[in-house]
Amino acid sequence: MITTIATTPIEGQKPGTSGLRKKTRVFRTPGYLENFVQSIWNGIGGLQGKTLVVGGDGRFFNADAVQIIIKMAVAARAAKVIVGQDGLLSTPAASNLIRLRGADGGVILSASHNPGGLDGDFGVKFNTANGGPAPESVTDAIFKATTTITTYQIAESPDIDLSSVGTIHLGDTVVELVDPVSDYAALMEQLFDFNAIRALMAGGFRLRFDAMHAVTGPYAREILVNRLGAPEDCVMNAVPLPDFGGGHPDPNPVWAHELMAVMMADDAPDFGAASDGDGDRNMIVGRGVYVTPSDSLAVIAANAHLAPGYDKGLAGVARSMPTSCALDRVAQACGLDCYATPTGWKFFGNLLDTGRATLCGEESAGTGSDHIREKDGLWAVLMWLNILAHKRCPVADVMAAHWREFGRDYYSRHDYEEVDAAAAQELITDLRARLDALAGQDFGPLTVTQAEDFSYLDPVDGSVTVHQGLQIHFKQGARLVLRLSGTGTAGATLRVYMERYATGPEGLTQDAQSALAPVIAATDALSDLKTRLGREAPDVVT
Ligand code: VG1
Ligand code: CO
Repeated sequence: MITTIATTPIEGQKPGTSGLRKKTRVFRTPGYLENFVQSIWNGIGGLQGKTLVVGGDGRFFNADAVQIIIKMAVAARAAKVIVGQDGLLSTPAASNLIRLRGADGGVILSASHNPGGLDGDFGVKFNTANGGPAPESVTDAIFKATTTITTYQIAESPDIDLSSVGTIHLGDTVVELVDPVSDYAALMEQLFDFNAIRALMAGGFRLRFDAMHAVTGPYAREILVNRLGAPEDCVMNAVPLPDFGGGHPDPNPVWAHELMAVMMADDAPDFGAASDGDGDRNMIVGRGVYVTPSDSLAVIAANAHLAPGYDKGLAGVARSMPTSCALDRVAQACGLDCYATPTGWKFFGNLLDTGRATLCGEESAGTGSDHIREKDGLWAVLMWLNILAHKRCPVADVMAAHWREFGRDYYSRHDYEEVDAAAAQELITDLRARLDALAGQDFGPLTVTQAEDFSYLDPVDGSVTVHQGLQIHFKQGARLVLRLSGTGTAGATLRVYMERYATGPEGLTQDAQSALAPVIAATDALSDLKTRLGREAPDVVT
């Protein structure tokens, strides 16, 4: 019943910031997925006797890929495969399930915020027994296995019915189909004050959640509508679709423009939020006010004690290096350790596992805590609702009070997408070579104080990760970061992260792009990026 198929290594199966991400058409070429999955098994020392969680964000090819992975797990003689009903599991729900069931790991099928469909993107992520994204030592071993693979093994059995929960025996393996939502919803009830949020809703508070036709629809309905009493129509684009309805499930003001229009209207609800393809990101919007992810992280750090799961305070906090320093200001005021890590949730794993950090976040709309080992979109939404249920004031007032207390870090990210990869790499390499000489020089209206090629020494396992972005500090309280994206599937994407600090109480209500004009000017002067990339303006500004 188990067939061994001869194969040869396929080039380019190297996991990036978050798993292996390729065009769907590439993933569907015969043997492509199989090679990578077999390399996961090989890279982790086999699957025999182990328990694996499997599920994905429902994008095109999700269900087919789940069938293949189940058959390959059976061939590898896994003891148990726990699969989300219909092949669905949000990334945070998968992380929770791995921990809850003591599984040895999980395979999550998602290209997250990248568009889906036959002409879109597909992805495979491997998470380890702590529920978190595999650390670099593991992804390196998997990649190495892809370069030496000679065979893969697959069970010859009919597809299983993914549509109903229950248990099936296949060879040595028990395949268990589970409801993807209930365990996750139960965890949320433990962490947050559902009574207070229910009372808020009952008092006429209006909420809108945009699931962007991605995986969070069923989760949002169960939690916000069924358990918290919000009206049915508060969840928009609630049905997961294989192509996300043609949309781009990236929760930022550009791609979630439908929600932004609702929230900026005269009769806007009190609170709006959106999530991404696999449910690990969040966007927070108040009536007439967009909250940057970096500010949201800082507000959560300052107020997490209002939620029952965090009422003993935070052990420490962490942010990715390009995320704004708003978090650091709260940490300093509260006497908390604050870590800066490379981009990608995998770098938070050790800090969370060892209790050094309770709360983590990224500027790309990822926020989460030690309740699981992934960022968690709905968790952030519930945290905000919990905070608002106690403060009973508009989001705009929460922000104004936060900035008055801590000052404001104006922040924006400019993305230059699908640019020529060689030109982008050259821009970074050339600037890297000049970094040491930059201190003291003026660019536009700003003066460089310090410049570095960011590298990270993990305080727990001592591993060092180099070349994680160019970071330039300016005398005028500003900072610039340039790095290349590790999640794209075509050309290169240059991310330019800019921030400038304004102390309260003056100058706290400017438009972000105007407040950042000096940093934008300095960036052009420093990097010559428009000429080098042949672009007049960024493709996406968030
Ligand atoms: C992007 C974000 C990063 C995030 C990663 C995965 O990576 O910048 O903060 O962790 O996506 O997010 P990059 O390398 O393109 O900048 V997701 O929602 O895919 O799980
Ligand atoms: Co995601």
